[in-house]
Amino acid sequence: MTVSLLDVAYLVSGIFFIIGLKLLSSPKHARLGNRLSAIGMGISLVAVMLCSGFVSWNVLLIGLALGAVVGIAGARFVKMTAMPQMVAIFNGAGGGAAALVAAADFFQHIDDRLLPADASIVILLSACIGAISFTGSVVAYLKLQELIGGRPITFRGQQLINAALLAVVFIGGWYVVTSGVTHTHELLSPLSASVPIPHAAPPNLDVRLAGNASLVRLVFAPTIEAFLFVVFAAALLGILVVLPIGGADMPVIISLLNSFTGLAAAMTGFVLNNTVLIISGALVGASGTLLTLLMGKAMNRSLTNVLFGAFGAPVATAGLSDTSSRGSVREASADDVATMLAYARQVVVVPGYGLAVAQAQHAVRELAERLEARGVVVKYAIHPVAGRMPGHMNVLLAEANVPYTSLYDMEDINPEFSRTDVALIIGANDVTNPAARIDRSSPIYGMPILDVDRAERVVVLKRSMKPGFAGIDNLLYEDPRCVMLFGDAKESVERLGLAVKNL
Ligand code: TAP
Repeated sequence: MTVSLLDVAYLVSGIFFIIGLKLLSSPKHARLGNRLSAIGMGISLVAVMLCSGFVSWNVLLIGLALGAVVGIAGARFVKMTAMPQMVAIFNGAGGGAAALVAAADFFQHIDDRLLPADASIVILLSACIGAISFTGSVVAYLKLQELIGGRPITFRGQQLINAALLAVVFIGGWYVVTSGVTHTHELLSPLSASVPIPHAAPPNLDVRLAGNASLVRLVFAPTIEAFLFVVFAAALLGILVVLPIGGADMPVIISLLNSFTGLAAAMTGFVLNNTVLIISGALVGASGTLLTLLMGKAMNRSLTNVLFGAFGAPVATAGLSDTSSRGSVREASADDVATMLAYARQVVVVPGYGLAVAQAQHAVRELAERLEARGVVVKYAIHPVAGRMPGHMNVLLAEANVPYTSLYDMEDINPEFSRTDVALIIGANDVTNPAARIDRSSPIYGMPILDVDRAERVVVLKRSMKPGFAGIDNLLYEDPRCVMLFGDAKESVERLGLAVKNL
């Protein structure tokens, strides 16, 4: 076996990917990990361009230019708060690309009238998983972009339709695979002899003559229509599976779609016989699966519960959703809250998506420094699904140079709340909702939350009484120990900082 330069380049890329992935596990080395993975991708791109001649330079350069423009524009101009949507759509693009490559390969095999069963299984898997990932990610994008609501979208008979679509994918897939089996028949007589074509042979039966015409290959080519029908059913399934996912369960489904894209890419690697695609796809698939399990564990939800649990309309809790019901909650002024904070022994800051929207992280660090200068202990409580992407709060706070040692995971900070004077909630909502603990009818019932309601006082910084991503009211706001400071989080925190300074 000879080892080509391409093989070596692929191996080096694979090593870069693995080391890069390992470094991503800590915020300290995450940037280095990202760069190493990008270098690995660069090496494989150059290697493919130089060593393989399967595509014309024009096509390659146009594709590269388009990809580079979209990638650079995305990295430069998309706001930090829109990153999750961008990740969702890029993930979908990966799945869609895998499906298209698989389809192209299928059409080529159809032209040659040769499609062995093993090849068609891999092509179908790549096309179907890629299609599910593409359409599912588009729906996830629409939900994250709030172009469609975060609440579960359900209709009568949805589960039945999903089951029917799944059956279509399996049965249709079986037809495509089995009708593509290559049969070989030995003929005893020479070419002039009549070929034993089965009576029930389909019209696309292909009779080939090989060697000295003593061997006849009978090829049953599957139809393009059957293949497209199966892939279309898979694409529809992707939409219908993600539509009923409730807002709070989105992190789990996003990681699942991520792992699907990885799997589809790995399958495409087998289709194209491309080692680096197999390695990178397997890495994405495996890490996406692990993340799905971790997210599920963090949310106390099994995958089946996430996928099928949201069916049926969610039950909204008390009617707090509109601003007119502000009367049932207590409002406080910035001066009141500043006094509460300045004379506390321990303050736990609970950041959420609103902190990212308001870009309040620098103001929060300045406020914390002012409080610490007065002897207050300030800790940060990080819920695993706060914000809109894994590690969202860690990234934001790290950007503002908040020390890692002040950040506490949910299980470490929860016992601290009963010893905390003020829980300062900044733009977080769902991750603090006690309905998850006490209201069995709530769609988020069972999800572990930050136990802010066990602190002596709770201060919530948000703009209105609108619900969070899950679309459900927060029971916390009716708690007599809770006060609201309405306004944009950055402006509110800056006002608090000033008020603490003037005390
Ligand atoms: P949310 O429950 O979405 O609440 C965010 C709150 O921030 C809103 O209630 C909003 O209220 C407030 N807000 C928005 N802009 C603000 C601003 N400029 N100033 C002040 N407040 C502002 O956020 P969370 O508590 O972080 O929970 C995350 C939710 O997203 C969970 O349901 C989670 O499952 C879901 N999710 C998470 C992820 C990942 S991986 N983290 C991915 C997808 C979905 P106002 O409009 O009244 O200001």
